[in-house]
Parts: sequence; C-alpha cells; structure tokens
Amino acid sequence: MSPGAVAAGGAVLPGIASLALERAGLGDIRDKVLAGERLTRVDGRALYANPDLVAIGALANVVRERRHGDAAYYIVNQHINYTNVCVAGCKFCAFYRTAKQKDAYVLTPADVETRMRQHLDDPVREIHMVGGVNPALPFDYYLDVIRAMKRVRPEVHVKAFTMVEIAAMAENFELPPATILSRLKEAGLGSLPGGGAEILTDHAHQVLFKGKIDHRAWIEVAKTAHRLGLKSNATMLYGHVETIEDRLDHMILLREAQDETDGFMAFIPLSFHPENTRLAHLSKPSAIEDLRQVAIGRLMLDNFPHIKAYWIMMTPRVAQAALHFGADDLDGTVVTEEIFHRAGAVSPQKVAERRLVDLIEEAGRVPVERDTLYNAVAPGRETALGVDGIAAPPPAGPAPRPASLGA
Ligand code: V47
Repeated sequence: MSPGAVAAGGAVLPGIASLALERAGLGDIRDKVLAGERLTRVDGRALYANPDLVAIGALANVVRERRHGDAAYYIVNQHINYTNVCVAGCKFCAFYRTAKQKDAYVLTPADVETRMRQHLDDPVREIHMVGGVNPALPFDYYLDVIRAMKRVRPEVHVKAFTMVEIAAMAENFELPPATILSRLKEAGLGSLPGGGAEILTDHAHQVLFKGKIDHRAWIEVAKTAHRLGLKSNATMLYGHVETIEDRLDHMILLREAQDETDGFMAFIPLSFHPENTRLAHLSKPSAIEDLRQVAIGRLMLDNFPHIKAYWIMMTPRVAQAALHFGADDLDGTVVTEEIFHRAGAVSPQKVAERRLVDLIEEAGRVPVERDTLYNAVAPGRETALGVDGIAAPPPAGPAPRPASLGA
C-alpha cells in the first residue's frame, strides 16, 4: 500500500483521494464508507452537492473493488420488444405507439421464435424481453411467447416483463400478481428486468407517468417476485423533471426493499434521452452527471450486489469510465435495442462479445462473462474468445481498437 492510502477490505482508496474527500468536507462520509457503514439521506445530499466527482468516484470505486476486485461482468444476450403498443402514455417514452398508429406492432410467438433463430450461431444465454402495456393481449400470449423461446433454446434464461407489465396483467386478468408470476415462472420465466421504476416518488409519477403503477405498487410487485424466487433488477431513469430528493427517495426505497427480500441483483441508472419524446426540449444529462449517478448509486445502495453501466444508454465511452466510478457490469451484446434508439441513442444497436471484452480490458478491468444471475460462465465453453470463456491472448502487434463502437 502506498503511503497515505487507506485500505477497506482489500480495496484501496489512494491517499490523494482520501485527502480530496477531507478537503471537500466529505471526510465523515469517507470514514463511514471505509468502515462499511450505511450512508444517510443527508450524506446522499452532500454527495450530490459536491463538485469533486473524481474524489466521489474514487470512494465508490473502493466499494466496487471491495465487492468485485477488478472483475467487470458482461453477458451474451438478446433483447426483444414484443409489442410497442402501450396505453400508459409516459412522457419520457419515444418507443410506444397507440394501437391505431401505422407502425404499431405485436410480435407473435412465431415472430419471437424467428428472431431468436436468426441468432442461433451466437452463444446467447439470456433473452431480455419487455414491451408496452397492451391490454389487447390474452394471458396465454405471454405464456406462449415464453414457451416458444424455450423451444428454440431450452437452456436460455428468460428475463422478461417489468413490474409494470406484471401489474397490468394482474389487473387485466383479475388475478393477484403472485399468481401471474407463478404461472409465468412455470412457463419458463427466470427473472425480471429492472424497467418501469422510473423515479419511485409521487411527484415524478404525477408529472411523468401517471398512466402506470406508482412506487408502492412497483415495490410490492418486486417484493412478490423476490419471495417467489424470481430475482430482478431495478432501474432509475434520471435527468428529466426529478429533483435530487426524488433520486434519494428512489434509492432509499430500493435499499429498504432489498433489506427485506435481497432479491435485487443490479441497480441500473438510466440517463434520460429526450429526442422524440414529449420532453424533447430538455437536454441529455452530461457524462459528468452519468458518472456521478453511477458513483452515488454505488455508495447509497450498499446492499445491491451490482451496479450496471448500460453501455447502450450511456455510450460505450462513458460506460467504460463508469467501471472506475462504481460500476461492475456493462450488460450485454443486446441485439437489437429499440427503446433508447427511438429516443435518439447513437450507440450501435448491438455489439460483438469481442468488443465488450476489448472495452473492459482497455478500461483496465478483467472481463467476466456471466449468466443472468451473475454466475461466472461455467468453464468448458469454447468461443471465438478462447477456451473456457477466457479471452485468448491478443495477436502480436498493436492491440486492435474497438473501432465500430462509435461515440
Ligand atoms: O423502463 C424509456 C427507460 C427502461 C427512455 O434489467 C428511457 O437488465 C432513457 O429497463 N430515455 C427500459 N430511458 C430499459 C430497462 C433495462 C435496460 C437494460 C437492462 C435492464 C435490466 C433493464 O428504459 C424503461 C424506462 O425507464 N426509458 N424511455 C428514454 N427516452
């Protein structure tokens, strides 16, 4: 350990960062984090108010390294959006259509099967599937889509349907959420993604998404899923009309729910993309704001195992940097993203596994291919990357740049 560095469970806070935190008036917060103590709302406020992003990032990095060392996780996955028809009318969304619009669509189970068959050569471990709140679909539709997926790839993990979709099914089919979840699980559902949380406060709900469930219902469905053995993620959509207090409410609510169920895997901060939405007059959060949110998420959510820097939304460049500001996961190869691209995202719609590995290695982290539940992929898989999922040594000469990743 270099002089002045402070150790915390094997992870090291460089002396210079420790000093910077002291000078920024964050010495107490630093000491709490190093001692493994929980931060309060007041601490969270102080972190948002402080301009020293590098010092805050260094502190978040200690927590990240304490949990994961240098590992940075990724997954080979495929995103499918089964319908863009939605009755919720959220102001931040550029993806949804009303049933009557020309480009409204619903994929049949056979369409979903076809999409998956197009990628049978890729070692896809997870299907991430979400869609709009579309009351025209019968319950059997959802079960049939899952069954179709399992027919194509019996081993694939189906991570599907947000808490919002589950709550809508419960309402439409007049069944308790627990029954909906159990039947989906029987059909092959493996876990739930973290979408639809937006900002879990009455203020944001009223202004932005009053057509769908509020924070009480979102948390209740999440806890129900966890109790049934279905893990989930939790997102937070920021950079629109929310206040810092809203963000703190959101994270504290998630932290309390996690204390009860321990069912959340990753916290995923989602940076608002305004293009083609009813909030198109707003500007996108900056890279600084994105990194600050990643870092504060890591510091506040002490009981969340993972912080995901979703490269599609954050751009590969910022996601790479986020691996030093508290994030330990980049999500996956994604094929084919629609929600953010409709709202102006400029990242590519998919990325090869090799590129994700390059991104992680270039950031000085160790790529770990994972499954949905964050188990490192079992040895024995022979891939383009080498044997056992371990990246093959680079060819002699200058390392190839991840050129096709764009901005
Ligand atoms: O719930 C919608 C957000 C979410 C916009 O669990 C927008 O592993 C920014 O939840 N600008 C869907 N965000 C995506 C999502 C997700 C993504 C990756 C991984 C996981 C996971 C979950 O996208 C929505 C909403 O919060 N969203 N529109 C927009 N214009």
